[in-house]
Amino acid sequence: MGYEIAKAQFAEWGVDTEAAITLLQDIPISVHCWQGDDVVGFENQKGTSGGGIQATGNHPGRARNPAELRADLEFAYANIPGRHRLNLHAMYMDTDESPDRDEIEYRHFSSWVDWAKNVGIGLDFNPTFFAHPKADDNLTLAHPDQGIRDFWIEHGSRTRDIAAQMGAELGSPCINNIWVPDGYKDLPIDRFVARARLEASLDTMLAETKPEMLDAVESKLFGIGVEACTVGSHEFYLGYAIRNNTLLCLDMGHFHPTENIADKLSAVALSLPEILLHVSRPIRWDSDHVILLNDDVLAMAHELVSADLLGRTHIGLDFFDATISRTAAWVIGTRNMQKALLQALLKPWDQLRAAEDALDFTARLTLTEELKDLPYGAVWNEFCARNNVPTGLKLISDLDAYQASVMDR
Ligand code: RNT
Ligand code: ZN
Repeated sequence: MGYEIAKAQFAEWGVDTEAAITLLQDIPISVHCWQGDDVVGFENQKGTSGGGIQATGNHPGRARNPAELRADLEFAYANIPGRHRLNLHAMYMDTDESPDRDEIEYRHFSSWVDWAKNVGIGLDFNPTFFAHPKADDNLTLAHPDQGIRDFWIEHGSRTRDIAAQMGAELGSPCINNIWVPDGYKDLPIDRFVARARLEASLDTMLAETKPEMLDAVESKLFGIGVEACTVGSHEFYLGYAIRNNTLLCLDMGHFHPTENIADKLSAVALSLPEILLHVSRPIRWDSDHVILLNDDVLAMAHELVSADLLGRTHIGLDFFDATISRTAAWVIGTRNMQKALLQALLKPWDQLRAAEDALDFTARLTLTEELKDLPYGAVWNEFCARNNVPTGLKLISDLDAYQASVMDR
């Protein structure tokens, strides 16, 4: 009933709620595996370096092995409307063997593919250039030592092969996203030589074209331990992606806090065919808080829809909070991304554009503010109901019950 009233109200503005629901149904979000276990991974040999990535908190229920992580993910997907993807890191191998990073093979990950087939999701992948003794200097592909660089080049090349096979098995291209922690704590003497080494390593790693997979490169401003210089900065990777036709990954936590990351989408989209997003929430630094339905995320969704970028932007999430239920974090964060997309899909774009093109900024402002009062929540509830996914109090009690079931881990 509430939905029918909402539908009529949106129709008055010329907005078709059914069309919005249909579009939202087919927007996959790549859910990041690392929220489930605080970015620890399942390698038998553990490294020592965190690469500047810090999960804080000790809430009970952390997934300790692939079976627990999969169970948690299945619960999360069951509470997220639509069909999505899993974004896996190389450190999440599932094997009794202890391959080093330069020895990993598809078979160490094939159980993930079998599971993905069963659950009906696609996979994305990432080389892991941190949490390893050979990354302790916070230098990997840009390390001055050729031997260390070769080790990491081999790791990255192997992840590309694995991603290609995952993509082929699942019939959906697998994105292999490259993020390296490389940088300097204090002011470097020669930034250029470090960047030239990173470029040369990437060139070697990416030399061979692979089917069924897409390469992405992720920039960053700074990290804990690399405050003075990040080798793979935004300008570095923007240029690299354009020159080499890779995807550019924009992580919302990887820029100065006053920068508007949504504004970057249309700018880079003119030079790049495809983009990857790491939707995140930095507080004062790249803190990776669970994303809210806040202005930043709404602005991102607005840009994706207004610039018609949904067909060539891959939406991935990147946050990890160990102080709250990890499954609730996934469900809340992913749903917030979807809610933001729904709000954007429910806008009367023709009217908004007409006001702007006529330079009638009063009308534009009146419109954007009045639109905020439309009952988008009723449309969201309808979308969830059609997907057999709970909302409101039922969602809260389901999340609580699941968390209670994993407390004793
Ligand atoms: C780190 C990057 C990167 C990682 C994941 C785990 O600052 O954001 O995307 O969060 O690879
Ligand atoms: Zn990221």
